[in-house]
This record gives sequence, C-alpha cells and structure tokens, in this order.
Amino acid sequence: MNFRVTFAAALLSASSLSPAAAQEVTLRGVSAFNLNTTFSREFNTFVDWVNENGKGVVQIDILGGPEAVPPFELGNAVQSGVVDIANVTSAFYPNLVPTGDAIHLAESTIQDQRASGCYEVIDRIHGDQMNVKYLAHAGDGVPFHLYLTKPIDGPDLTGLTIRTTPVYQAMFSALGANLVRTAPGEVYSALERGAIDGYGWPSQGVLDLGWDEQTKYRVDPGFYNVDVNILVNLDVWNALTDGQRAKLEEGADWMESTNTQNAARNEEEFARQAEAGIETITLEGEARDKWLTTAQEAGWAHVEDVDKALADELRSCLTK
Ligand code: 173
Repeated sequence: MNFRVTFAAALLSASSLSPAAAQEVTLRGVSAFNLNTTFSREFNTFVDWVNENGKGVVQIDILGGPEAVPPFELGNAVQSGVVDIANVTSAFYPNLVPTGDAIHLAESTIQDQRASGCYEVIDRIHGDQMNVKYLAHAGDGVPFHLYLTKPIDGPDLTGLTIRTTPVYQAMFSALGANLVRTAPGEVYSALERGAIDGYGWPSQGVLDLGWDEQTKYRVDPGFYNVDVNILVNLDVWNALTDGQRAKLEEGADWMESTNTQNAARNEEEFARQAEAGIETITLEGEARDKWLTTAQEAGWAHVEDVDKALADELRSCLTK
C-alpha cells in the first residue's frame, strides 16, 4: 500500500489546524534522520523548547523518523501537508528545490544570513518552489568528509565506488569516483556487502548507526557545512496566529544559537572515531588545495547549471 495514503489517512483525524477555533495548535512533525541520532538532535531540542515555552500557544508532536516517512519523500510530505513540520536536509529534496545545494556551500552562518537578508532569499525560494517556510537551520560548523574502507594517497578517486547524496555528487564525480545515491539507512549494508568503498558523511554521527565497524579511514580536510533545516508547510504557517509564528521563530533563534557548540562536538567525535579504529588520511599542500578547490568549484558549477539566475543571487549573498 502507498505509505502516503495510509499515513495521511491516519493523520487527518488528528489534525487540529482550524486557526480561529484553536487557541493551542499542535503541529505534526517528522525527521528525516533516526530520532535518537545526531542530525535529529537540534530538532529534538527545538521541539522540547517549543513544548516547554509554547504551552497554550503551539505544541509539536514528533510522529517519527525515517520509519514514518522515507527520507527522500519527506520534502514531498511537508510540501503537500501530509506532515506539518519536517527536519530534513536540502540534499533529500533536490527534486523540489534544485538549487538547495547552495546552502551547504555557504561561507556564512545562519545568523549572518538573517542579518544580511540572504535568509530571505533562501526562504523565498523554499516558499516559491516547495510551499514551505524555511523556519530554522542547524549544521553550521559541521563539515562533510569522505570515509573509506581502503586508503587513498591523494585527491584522485578513480576506481572507487562511493555512496553519495547531492551534497558530494559534483565534487566526488569531478575527482573520478563512481557514485551510488542512497539514504543513510542503506549505508551499513552497502559497506558490509562490499558494494561501496566508502561514503560521504559529516564529521558527526558515524558511530550512531555502527558504521565505524565497517570504516577504516576518514579523509581530512572536511568541506562545506551541513544544512539540516526545519521546514513548515506554508499553508499551515500562514494559518497560524502571529503569536504562534513568533513562538516558533523564537525557538528557531534559540536552536540556531546552539550551532556554536559544533566545533567542540567535532573534536569529541573525532576522538571517538579514533578510538573506534578509524584512521585519518590528511591531504596536505597541493592535494589539499585540489580537494577544497574542487569541492567549491564543482559545487557551484552544479548549482549554476541548474538555475543560473538563482545561483548568482545565492552565490553573491552566501559567499564572501
Ligand atoms: O550524506 C547524507 O546523507 C547527507 O547528505 C547529509 C546531509 C546533512 C546531514 C547528514 C547527512
């Protein structure tokens, strides 16, 4: 049976979004990441904050993680209103916001983007193309890395088959890799079967799903910044009262202020990876320059191919 039909039917009766009637509204939330893992962490703390500070105004009920809605379907689910609020990375909804890759290429924080007006550009694109409010952004200060089962001695990935998402696609393919796109839930078994020689993933979260058991190397330096965004269906957002919207925005600001903890968290995570036997391959000198330059150039070239006008608008406000 189609999950969307059953899921939507199960939820319709629970919906209480009648703005005039409801003093307190409850939003139904889903995360693209397992609820007890790293990239649901900020969403969980945001929801706890709202449920604590929004009593009588707005509450959020987390229905589940990837078992509730498959990660690559969550963008569609929040677009159509099957869920009201979603925790998801732009890499999981490229079908809806094809220039979303620009967000992880940013050289600025969400606080900078709110101050500069760049936030409004990203929010406008999400509204126009996906029918969502771009409410909050986590992941600043969390870079992406390549993890491997066999060593490399430079930035040449020819002959390696690497698990990817849109985040790493342009860079790893420019460096010669064969790519396989999978949701996080499929990485462990792909490694176990030897179907892939490695995978792209952020600095944090490798141990959450036991991937350390199948991982021998992390390649440094990392590149880009993670984007894990809290999105609200735009019809739902527009039907809220000013007070309800203000409470959610206050929670978003608070959650975003915790992004500064990521530098320390990366260090803790690298120590845990080392304890778990993951060795670091550090690219230096020209190899490092090639790695980082390819990341940035191939990344922007892809966004420009998708939509030159939006790419130019995003690049001029997201980079220095
Ligand atoms: O590798 C991924 O699945 C991915 O693109 C991602 C993005 C943000 C956080 C974690 C993973």
